Amino acid sequence: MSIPQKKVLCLFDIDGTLTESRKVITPIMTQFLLKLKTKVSIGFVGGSDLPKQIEQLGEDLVKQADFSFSENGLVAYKGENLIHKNDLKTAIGEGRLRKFIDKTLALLSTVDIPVKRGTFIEFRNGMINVSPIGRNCSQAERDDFDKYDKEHHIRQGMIDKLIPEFGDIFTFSIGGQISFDVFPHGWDKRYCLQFCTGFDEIHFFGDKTSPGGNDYEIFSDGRVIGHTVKNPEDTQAQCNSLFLS
Ligand code: M1P
Repeated sequence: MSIPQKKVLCLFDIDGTLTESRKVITPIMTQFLLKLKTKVSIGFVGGSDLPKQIEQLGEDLVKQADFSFSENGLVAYKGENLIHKNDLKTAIGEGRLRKFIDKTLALLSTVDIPVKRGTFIEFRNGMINVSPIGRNCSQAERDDFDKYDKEHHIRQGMIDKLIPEFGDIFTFSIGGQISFDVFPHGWDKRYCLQFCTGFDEIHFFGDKTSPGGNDYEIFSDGRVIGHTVKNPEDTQAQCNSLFLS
């Protein structure tokens, strides 16, 4: 009698895990993933939108994957079928969004920093991005703000003022140089796990798995077996020894 095979899903972060940061996947990695797919189910989960995901991984690979989750799963495909779509407006509602934006605009006008430009609030499909200096600052202004913020904690100061009123709805995250992201609780990479049903094991591979990194929440979720990788070559090596040897 043959022993039933475990149903395994391997979920991969994209930047730094399958590709060099913001770069296109190599043909070697594409071939490797298709070979892996003969043994286990595979899926991709990234923060960027679907067109960007396709640009990085290639349309063929995205279509052949068992799951592809863009915007952390706000857009979810099972094979070639769209199974879920969500956005901030639908989930939070115009009333609460307006309250947040009004409060943030008022707060922005009180922030004391040497330089202010434009686009202080960027409304995205799944998050609001708030920048005290404004997103259309120059590269030099961006670098200067970054230095200034390290000393004066401007962004953290704003977040501390927003949390008492909006901390029950939103997570605040400082990721880059000049802004912070605001999104509903749980809308990190864990969001996609609700669609990954019917597996005995879900393995997640990511490079930013330490606290504060955008793989941390899914990596440490009880539903997955987390693996930290150093780069795409390491992802390949770890999958080889776990599933192909
Ligand atoms: O990827 C990290 C962050 O990159 C940008 O941040 P900033 O413009 O502040 O450097 C933004 O796209 C932000 O949303 C993102 O989290």
